[in-house]
Amino acid sequence: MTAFPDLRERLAVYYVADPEQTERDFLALVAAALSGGATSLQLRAKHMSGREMYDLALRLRDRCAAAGALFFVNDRVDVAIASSADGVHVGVHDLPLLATRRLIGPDMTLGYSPLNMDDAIAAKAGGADFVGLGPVFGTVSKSDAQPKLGLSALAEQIQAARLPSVGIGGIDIDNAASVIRAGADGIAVISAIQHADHPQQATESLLLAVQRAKADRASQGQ
Ligand code: TZP
Ligand code: MG
Repeated sequence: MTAFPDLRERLAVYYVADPEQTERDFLALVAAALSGGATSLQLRAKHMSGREMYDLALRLRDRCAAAGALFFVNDRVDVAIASSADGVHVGVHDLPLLATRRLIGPDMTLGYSPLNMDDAIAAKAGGADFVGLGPVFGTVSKSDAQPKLGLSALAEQIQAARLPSVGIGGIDIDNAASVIRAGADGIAVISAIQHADHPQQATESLLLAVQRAKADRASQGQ
């Protein structure tokens, strides 16, 4: 159970901040994304030592708290707990959902990346609070990415999961609204923020696109 009843709103723009995929000043990137209105931020660092990730997590947690954004740690349940993150995000190769939930307790928010429809259906019973579904489009940011899902399969998995959701994978300013129209509560992005010429403006534009698409959806009674 998440401690955030407004989780769907807080997932609107979920910046997957990956220091291993940029040459830029990482804390400056984080600051730009938060100033631009990122509603959630996940620390993703596949090759970082536990100690280094913990030290970085403490800094990001404080910056997210000051900006009113949720802070998640990818994969590393230990780092998430030790840094008092708002949540942790696990996939099928990490600790299982039930084991993760036992470790984090009832209040920390648990994100899960299902691999397929069966995983998506099982996520809720396993204790996930939300799902990250994708890759929706082609991505160069995940070396072991599954084949792309596309918007129809995304919509089907969202329905099946019966949980708040973000789409992930190849999402940018041109296709962000289509992900929301498919039923997602938010978009999770690496490149569209990290590789943007102006990360703060890029985040602002993504947030606006998501908010507009959600408003359209609401006005159509969906
Ligand atoms: N999981 C599925 S696709 C992906 C992850 C972590 C990478 C997303 O990065 P980008 O650059 O937004 O496509
Ligand atoms: Mg993982």
